[in-house]
Amino acid sequence: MAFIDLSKNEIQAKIVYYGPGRGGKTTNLLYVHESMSKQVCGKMVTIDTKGDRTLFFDFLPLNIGKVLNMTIRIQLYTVPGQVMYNSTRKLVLRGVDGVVFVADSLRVQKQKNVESLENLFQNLNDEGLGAERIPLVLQYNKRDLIQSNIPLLGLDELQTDLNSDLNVPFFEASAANGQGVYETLREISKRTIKSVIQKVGGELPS
Ligand SMILES: Nc1nc2c(ncn2[C@@H]2O[C@H](COP(=O)(O)OP(=O)(O)OP(=O)(O)O)[C@@H](O)[C@H]2O)c(=O)[nH]1
Ligand SMILES: [Mg+2]
Repeated sequence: MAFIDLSKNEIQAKIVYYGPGRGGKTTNLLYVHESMSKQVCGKMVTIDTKGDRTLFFDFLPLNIGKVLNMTIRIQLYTVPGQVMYNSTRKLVLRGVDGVVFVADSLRVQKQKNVESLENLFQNLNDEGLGAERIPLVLQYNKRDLIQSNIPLLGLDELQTDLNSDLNVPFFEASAANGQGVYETLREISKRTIKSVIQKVGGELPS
């Protein structure tokens, strides 16, 4: 839930990185954490991992400056992608203001991408969050592997599988080398802040 403190002119919004296990959600946050100025980016907190698998969540706070004279703070979270951690995913989704769905370009993950996107909508609805009101962008990750022999999903196929009904912004990315990471973050931040300001619009002093 966006937190708005009018006495401090401050908006706090929550963006969750969602998607199948091993798709690259944590790697997105790590890239932002390593490359962003420390004035903007706070300390990354990783709660419970096993190897590189997230078992609970990752958290990264950003202080991105001012919009309409309001200080904007954004909190980035990741969920654990493994199917068995659904109750944790629901917990992390509570109060979400925007979602980045990180799809895995590996061909073997084709079905897992679709199932995870369905799981996102199911969980948003179960939690009464109104999926259609939450800004969403898609990220097609691991595009660097195009250079390899590993079978990948083509852009058209990813779009058909995941975005034909949604028709939301999408980004080809490689969280491992940073390609598309900031483009994705910029777009979801823009949409999320806009949506948060619209939601509270009626309550802001004129
Ligand atoms: N080649 C390549 N590997 C990537 C990329 N992004 C992530 N990986 C690798 O994929 C593996 C899984 O990445 P994570 O970021 O841990 O995936 P996750 O989505 O957080 O996974 P869960 O925590 O299990 O949900 C790691 O070994 C990463 O180094 C990418 O863009 N390209
Ligand atoms: Mg993770």
